[in-house]
Amino acid sequence: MPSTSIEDFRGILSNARNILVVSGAGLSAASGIATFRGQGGRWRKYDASILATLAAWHENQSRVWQFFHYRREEVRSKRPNDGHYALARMCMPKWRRTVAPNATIVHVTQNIDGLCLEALDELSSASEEPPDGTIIEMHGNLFDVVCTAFDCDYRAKNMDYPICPALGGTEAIVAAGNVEPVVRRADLPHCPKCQQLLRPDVVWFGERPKQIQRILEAADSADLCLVVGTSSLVQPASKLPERVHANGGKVAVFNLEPNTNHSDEADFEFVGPCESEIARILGV
Ligand code: BJW
Ligand code: ZN
Repeated sequence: MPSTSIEDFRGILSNARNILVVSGAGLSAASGIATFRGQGGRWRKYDASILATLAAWHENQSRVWQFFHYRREEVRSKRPNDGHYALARMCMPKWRRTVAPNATIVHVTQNIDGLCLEALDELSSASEEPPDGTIIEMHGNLFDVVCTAFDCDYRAKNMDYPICPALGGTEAIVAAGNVEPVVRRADLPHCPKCQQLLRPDVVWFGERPKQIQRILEAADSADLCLVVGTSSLVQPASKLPERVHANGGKVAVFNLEPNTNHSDEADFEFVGPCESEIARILGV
């Protein structure tokens, strides 16, 4: 049985040399963003995990773009919560010195909402010392786009509302009881460099996660792994704690519910809302 002792956990934390955080949708739940597999994990009548695939994209680019347009608008008004800020404080030397003075930190998030980085940017701009921790958005970011042409290297941040005129308003159409509109391919977002179709720069099933080599290296050197708000159903993120455990590191799981996918490697388990538990248990 994993331990629930805060005192024992803090002992491990204070001696840690390399901390790996693996976070998921539960971290953003308190910001009002639906988790992937929980309630609200369907969009219109479609399962979100079916739409986040290359097959769905090839079958219906209009629908997949409407799905991501909807998600961009869902996230645009949302703010980081106390869980994001607590983990961001771990990337600020001033805070980390108080709880894990000898540690480096790499925070790998599966979330594409940008809130982990937003929290860190906020803390950095209010601090004299720059951050020295790293945040990696392994599944990409909702506001990044990439050209689909194999011989074009265009990729960019795009915060426009709407991203193209034809998608404007589609986020509300079906919710209001109307039939799903069909946006013609020619009216979807196109590359300013080569005029081919753009796609959201997010990682769909079967695609290689961003910065995977760096993530695996961080897992191999970690002696403590914090697993925060993820169902641990999606690889390779779900396998990172196992990797840390196999190298002799400790694993602490933070989730609203007991997470049975880490029963073999969890040394600590803290069941509760991560927006309050992270700060309370880490002491940041
Ligand atoms: C709270 C809380 C609160 C709530 N406090 N907690 C068979 C066929 C084909 C593929 C595969 C296969 N078997 C394995 C694969 C690989 C596949 C995979 O894992 N599939 C499984 C489903 C079986 N993986 C991939 O294809 C990945 N790529 C890959 O493996 O490449 C090969 C490779 C590996 C390594 C090196 C080189 C190459 C890519 C996966 C891409 C996943 N993409 C998505 C969509 C991104 C865009 C988008 O968002 O639309 O990412 S899927 C979706 O799941 C999204 C999420 O990031 C990801 C994880 O979900 P997450 O975060 O865990 O959310 P939930 O909703 O599942 O869980 C929320 C949790 O929070 C719950 O536990 C709650 O209890 C908790 N919670 N409130 C604390 N307040
Ligand atoms: Zn292009």
